This record gives sequence, C-alpha cells and structure tokens, in this order.
Amino acid sequence: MGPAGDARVKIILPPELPASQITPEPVYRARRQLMGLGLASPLLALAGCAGADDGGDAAAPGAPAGAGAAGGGAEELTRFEDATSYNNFYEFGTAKTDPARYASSLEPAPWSVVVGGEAELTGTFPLEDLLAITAAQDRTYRLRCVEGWSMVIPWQGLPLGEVLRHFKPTSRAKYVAFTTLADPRQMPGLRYPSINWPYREGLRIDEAMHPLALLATGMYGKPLPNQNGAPLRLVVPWKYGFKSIKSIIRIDFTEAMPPTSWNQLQPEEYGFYSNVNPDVDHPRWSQRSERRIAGTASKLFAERIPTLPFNGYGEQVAGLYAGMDLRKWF
Ligand SMILES: Nc1nc2c(c(=O)[nH]1)N[C@H]1C(S)=C(S)[C@@H](COP(=O)(O)O)O[C@H]1N2
Ligand SMILES: [Mo]
Repeated sequence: MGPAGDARVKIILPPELPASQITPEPVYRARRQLMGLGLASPLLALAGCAGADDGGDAAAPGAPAGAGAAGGGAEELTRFEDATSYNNFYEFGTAKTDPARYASSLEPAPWSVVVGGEAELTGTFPLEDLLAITAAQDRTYRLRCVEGWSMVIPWQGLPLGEVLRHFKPTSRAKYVAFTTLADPRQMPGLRYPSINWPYREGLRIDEAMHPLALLATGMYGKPLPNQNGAPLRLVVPWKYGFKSIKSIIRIDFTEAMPPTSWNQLQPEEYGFYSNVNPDVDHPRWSQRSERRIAGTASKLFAERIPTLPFNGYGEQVAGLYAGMDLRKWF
C-alpha cells in the first residue's frame, strides 16, 4: 500500500453500533431456535431456488413494492424508500445518504459493457444486446452489508451464469472480474481516494455460474435507481454486500484471481471470497448479528437478528466451498 494508504484506512466501513446494542447471547440463541423452527417457508420463498433454475420467489413479475413478496410475510421487505436512501456507493461519497443525494448525475443510458479475456465472444456490447441474452426474472434476496445491516429487496435481473455462458468462456477462464464506471464528471466521489478507482470485484467462475447469482437491472418492479447501481449491477446474496458491484461497464474472464477493491485496500479485513459467515469476525467487529432494515423498522434502531452462514443460502451454495477452510478463505 502506497503513502495514500494511511489516509484511506481511517474512513473505511466503521462499525456502526456499540457492542451494548448487540443482543446478548442467550436471547440471541433463543431467537436462532425460533428462526430454525420457522425457517422452511421464509427461506424457501426467499432463496426460491431449491431447484437450480427456479429463481422465482412469491412475487409475480412486476409486483408492486412491498406486496408480500418475501413469502408469507415471514421476512418483511425493506421499504423502497429505505432501500434507495441508505446506500453504499462510494463513487458518490462515503456517507450512506450521499448516493441518493448525488447519483442523479449518473447517466445510465446509453450504456455498454466491454466483455474481454478468456472467452470466444468478446467486444463492446450495448446494454440492450446483453438484456436480450435471456429473460429477466424476479428474485427477492437478502443483502447483508459487511458493516452489519441487511435488507430484503425484490430484484429483477438476468441469471448471471446464463449471460456469461453466452460469451463462451474458454477452459482457461477460472474467474470473472467486474469493473464499475469511473467517470469523475458523473461521479463526484472519485475525487477522494476512498478506493483505488475504478471499483473492482470478482468471483470464481463456478460462483459466477451459480443460479443464485443475479445481474440485476431493476428492483421493486422499476428500473434500478442510480444510487442502487443503474443500469446493471451484481447481486450475490450469499456474500457481503460489497461483492455486489454496481454500474458495471466491464466483465473479464481471467485465468488468475482478479484484484478486487476492498481486498486491495485492506486484505486482512476483506477476503476475496467474503461469504457471509457469522463465525468469522471482522478484525474490528463481530459478524454474529445484523440490523435488519425492513418493514417499518427505523434505519438506526432496527431489530438485530442473528446472521446466518452464507446469509441463509447455505443449502444452495455451501457445496461450492466443500473442502475449503472458510476461516482461511474468508
Ligand atoms: N461500484 C460500487 N459498487 C458497490 C459499492 C460501491 O461503493 N461502489 N458498495 C457496495 C456495498 S458496501 C454494498 S453494502 C452494496 C449496497 O447496495 P445497495 O445500495 O443497493 O443496498 O453495494 C456494493 N456495491
Ligand atoms: Mo456493504
């Protein structure tokens, strides 16, 4: 890390809540049991994906916001207002309110995506061509920020794997790298070295091909708001939120593990995999529980609930990591 590194360290992802606000252990275990008992319906409804290609949740395509899409009302949806006003999108500033405030300068159309690297079909593709590769689906997914809050959002988007397969990755394609737009004219946050711009993320190719991974184009039945990553972003619901990279302009198939922004910034804190894991603390705070911003709960004092391994999607994705020590490969 260069000389700028020291300045950066201070502003990244501070823990938001004092330990005193975290539910004490016994209460928490009781809740976990309750959740265990009631698990089947909400989790099935949310993950929607016991069968590999059934990504559907209870919501009909284009269902109105908050229409019980999380299934049986067991896990409430985050309100549209909260999902669009409490965001991380450092290209527009590091405060949670900055993206909603400043992202109107982002121009999501026209948009194109460069596809490169280890694939038979590469080049620059207008967004419309990408969207024609396969049909959009509805997927209500939880997204948990590494900072300890989570939301339940009805997304619309294309299964990432179906899009990637269209480009015919070669046998050398072991990873997929994603890059966000970095245009200082549209993104005032680029002035600050909070991140080594452009924002970059990556997945191992089998993770990227997993049917739960979504290339989102909309939420709550509307096109993605700018602050949520218009016009195209990832949603990888079993990983911490920062893996769900926004406003993607480049997708590269690579043989080597690609560099990713948060990992480059603080490798001891943010691993390449970053699967949600309550048993692996962040060096500066626990990951055992989360503040669920949903329903009418206020953003700052929402109930804390236990965080589940793989954010509750373990049944679907744990197999990707069979034999891996998840404490080492955090
Ligand atoms: N390009 C880019 N993508 C990003 C971020 C960012 O700062 N820049 N923040 C990440 C983090 S930390 C989270 S928690 C999610 C938040 O997504 P949301 O605002 O739609 O809830 O976006 C992720 N994607
Ligand atoms: Mo996050």
